[in-house]
Amino acid sequence: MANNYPFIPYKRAYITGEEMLSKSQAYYQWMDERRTVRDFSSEPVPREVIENIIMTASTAPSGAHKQPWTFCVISSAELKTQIRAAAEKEERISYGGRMSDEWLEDLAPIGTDWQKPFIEIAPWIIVVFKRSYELVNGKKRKNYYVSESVGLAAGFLLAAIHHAGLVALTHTPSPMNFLCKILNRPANEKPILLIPVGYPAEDATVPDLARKTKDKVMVFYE
Ligand code: IYR
Repeated sequence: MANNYPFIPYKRAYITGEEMLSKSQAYYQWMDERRTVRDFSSEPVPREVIENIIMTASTAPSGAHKQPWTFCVISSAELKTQIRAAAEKEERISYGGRMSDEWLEDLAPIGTDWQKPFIEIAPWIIVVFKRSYELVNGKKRKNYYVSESVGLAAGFLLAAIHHAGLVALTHTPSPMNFLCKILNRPANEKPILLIPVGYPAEDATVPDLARKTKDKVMVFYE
């Protein structure tokens, strides 16, 4: 080994090509069923489920293994009301002129507007914060590839939510600094996503969108 830090053996169960093919196919089909949902049921979800989902997200790789994320989890009705009001205040301005016509045109098929009732309806709201640095003995110690790392963790989070049979919305109220204040976060943390999690409403609908096909998303060099 090139250094004196401990390394431990790592082994995976050997999987044959055939088994791999069926597993990879099944997982693709399963993940392809995931949809971003905006219509939530208020049915409660056990806190332990949310804890497992977040610990799954926290298995994501990160720059220098700094794990530069904090997941704030809100079920308090009072806080949800405050967050909804603050998000809608910003979104009303965004939809009312801060976003370009082109942007609004691109969002039209998705059917979003400034109103964010899901923030109060969903049983849990997870706010994902990135930590650009850590304070070690009062000194700033920077993290690396922070956006990439936290983006990866958010992807793991969405997969875990889907796996648990729940739905989520990756909401980005903009600007979202109000969350630092409401949730009383330290200066090294910046919010990047607000993710309501729960069961879908019984009458939930999603836009009729298609995903890009094989030939549009990959290029092989063999
Ligand atoms: N932040 C707004 C607008 C919005 C932007 C994009 I890009 C979306 O994919 C969806 C919405 C909102 O959350 O409504």
